[in-house]
Amino acid sequence: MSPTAVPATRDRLRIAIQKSGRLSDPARALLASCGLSWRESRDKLFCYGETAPVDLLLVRDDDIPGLLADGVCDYGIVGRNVLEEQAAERAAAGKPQLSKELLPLGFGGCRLDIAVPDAWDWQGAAQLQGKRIATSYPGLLGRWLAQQGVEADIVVLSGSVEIAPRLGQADVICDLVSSGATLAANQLRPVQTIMRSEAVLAGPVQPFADIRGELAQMLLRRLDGVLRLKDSRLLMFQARRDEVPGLLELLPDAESPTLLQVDGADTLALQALCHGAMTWQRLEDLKRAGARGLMVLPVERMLA
Ligand code: PRT
Ligand code: ZN
Repeated sequence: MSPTAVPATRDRLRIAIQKSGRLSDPARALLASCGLSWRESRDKLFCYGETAPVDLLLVRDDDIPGLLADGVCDYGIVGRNVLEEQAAERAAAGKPQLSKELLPLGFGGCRLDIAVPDAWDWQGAAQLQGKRIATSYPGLLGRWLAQQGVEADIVVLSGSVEIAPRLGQADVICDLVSSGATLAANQLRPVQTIMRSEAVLAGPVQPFADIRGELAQMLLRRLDGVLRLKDSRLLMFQARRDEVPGLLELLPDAESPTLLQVDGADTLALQALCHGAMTWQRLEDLKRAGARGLMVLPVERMLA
């Protein structure tokens, strides 16, 4: 398929997600919470959308940017690290960018870090001059090294990057880190973050010219609603009118609240969607500031 192919006309939307790995379960759960469900094919590579014309393609995460570029799928859920790596490689090869990050999804968080042996006295990027750096992310590392004005040898490995210094294949590494346990177990220490990553929704640079445009809008609207609901609670209480400004100062995470007059001109009922944790401590602070009849309710669905 041509590297500049535009998506072929289709009347269903196709989303590529990781078949098995860290992102597969959360990606499916997120799409299911948008009201989508599927019938699985026998080979478990394709899931036919039942509640909406939105199908899933189950693939290796590294294949997702290429499938997007070739128009084989319309959207993909993939780590920003994978998307940006392939974008950096396309840029280096002079190829156009055909897909981009549309929405961070709030799971699969990690960092792409330079890590050095514990014994190193790290003083900054200049120390990497002339060194061998093992990584699975040559595009991102190469770009960062160029920005730092450092010339180093990039040793490309597809896995087990963390043992490269012990095997004598490299002096330092550049790899994904989440808890840091793998680095510590290999006597390595993270010293420099070159990118922060999480799972993202990736999609085409050009809008769809067919029915997929409407399906895409529906998907994005629902994803936005689901993501905004995370940690959201509806807070309700009553208070004297003159105490409301002080109470709102205690609620910096509230979306513009609804105020209703309940008792003559003096008492107001307030309801607000809050995005931070609603702990007992916060409720007690609100009560001290004049809130009465405090109630915290879960929010099940939201459509802006
Ligand atoms: O088969 P396929 O190619 O689809 O899967 P994969 O093995 O390439 O990917 P997978 O499932 O391991 O990771 C998918 C995505 O999850 C990555 O592209 C990242 O966006 C994200 N992610 C989040 C991580 C990590 N955290 C992570 N910790 N990917 C890999 N790791 C590895 C890291 O490479 C290192 O080996 O975990 C180890 C470090 O973990 P800690 O907790 O010890 O620091
Ligand atoms: Zn992979």
